[in-house]
Amino acid sequence: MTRFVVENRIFDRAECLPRADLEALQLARLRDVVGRVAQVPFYREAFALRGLSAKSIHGLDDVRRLPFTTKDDLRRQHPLGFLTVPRERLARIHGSSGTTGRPTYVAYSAADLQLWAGLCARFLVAGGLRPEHTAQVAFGYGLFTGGFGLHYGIERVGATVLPAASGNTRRQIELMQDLGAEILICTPSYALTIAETARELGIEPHSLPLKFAHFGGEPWTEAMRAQIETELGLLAFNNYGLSEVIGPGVSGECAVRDGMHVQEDHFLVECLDPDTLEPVPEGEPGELVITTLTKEAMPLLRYRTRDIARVWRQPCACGRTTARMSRVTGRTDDMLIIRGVNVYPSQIEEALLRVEGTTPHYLIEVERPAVADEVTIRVEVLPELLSDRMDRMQQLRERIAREVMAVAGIRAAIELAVPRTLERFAGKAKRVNDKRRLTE
Ligand code: DLL
Repeated sequence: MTRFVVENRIFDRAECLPRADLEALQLARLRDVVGRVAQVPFYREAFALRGLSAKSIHGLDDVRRLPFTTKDDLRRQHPLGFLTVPRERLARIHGSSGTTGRPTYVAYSAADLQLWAGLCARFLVAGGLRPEHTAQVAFGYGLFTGGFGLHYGIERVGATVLPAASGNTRRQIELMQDLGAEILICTPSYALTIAETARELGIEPHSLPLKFAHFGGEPWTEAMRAQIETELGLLAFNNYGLSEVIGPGVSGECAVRDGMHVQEDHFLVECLDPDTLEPVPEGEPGELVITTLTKEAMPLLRYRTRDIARVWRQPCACGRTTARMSRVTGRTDDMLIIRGVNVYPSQIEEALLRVEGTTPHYLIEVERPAVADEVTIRVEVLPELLSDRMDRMQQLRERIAREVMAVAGIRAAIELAVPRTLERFAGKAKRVNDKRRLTE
């Protein structure tokens, strides 16, 4: 296996502030953001109820007095009820899928876009990107934050961007070969698809010019890292983020690859027990709750990510002083990430119910037989729809699959079931059977 070594380089001295200075900066920024969000009706009301203002923040622990923000809160203020700047100051709007199929929007000012590029540049440099490299971005460019976020991060480093966007795997391979991309940026599962496709084309994946890769947007494991690195002969780095907070750039690995450095000068991270909402002991798994300290257009207080991970603050050998987080090992809600696309079971339900004759009895099965996630939806249909004619049944399956694609954005195999054949539940229905095994 080819091994490349990443020499430790730091993009921004702010990544290495002494903890006391970092915390003083966080406190000043926390006060500032609390003052700024007070004009957002959602926060104004919550502050009024609790008698809060920027003056209530004396120490970082006072973050715990602030209200949480959830995806539902964003949805209730649809489309852009969390802005702290006038609409004309916006420079970009991205979106992320929501439980209803309607995206929640996230807005950026020009300064936010600058900040975002800098945050992505930090983890890209930590994971080996240098100005002389060519980096192929195989993330979607669109409402999804992956493509554009990483694109501008690469530009900020001064490297060459190859905006391949997602899909068309043969062309991805051709681009890499033609233009000598050393860096691959995509979801980890897509990297395995690239390796698999290369082999099908009679190209040894090792022969591709890739040296380093930055993966994020979906959960993966150490075992998957080992597999990707062996197959493609590269060093793979993990990075994490979510649209509501900024997109990619919330945290990322350094050359040590022992946890992802949280960009704490811009994000205040808490790790809470999702039931009690009290902090878990340092290093224990909990839900990440993030306050954006410096975002201008749409700052959020205590955003509940629903992601479960561990956070610790021991110094890292790389010299960065920021807290690190583990891989994401689960979610506190039922969101699934299928080939990088966020999907809620309620979206599948909505799609099924758009087709006449289907019932709300269904089961979503997710597997990763080889490299890519595969989804099968079993749904009971009314007896009158069941037919001996293969073509009718096929049409019905295709119709359902089209609705699932339209609402949830994923391809799924549809299996039609006879009424009352799927399991019934007395309590909370179990709609998802996720057979993928995710560990740190
Ligand atoms: O996936 C942002 C992103 C794009 C991050 C590209 C990194 C690279 P959303 O579509 O809003 O944003 O999805 C966010 O994806 O709450 C996690 O559940 C999951 N996620 C993102 N990165 C990782 C990761 C982007 N490295 C949701 N490991 C988050 C595990 C991840 N899960």
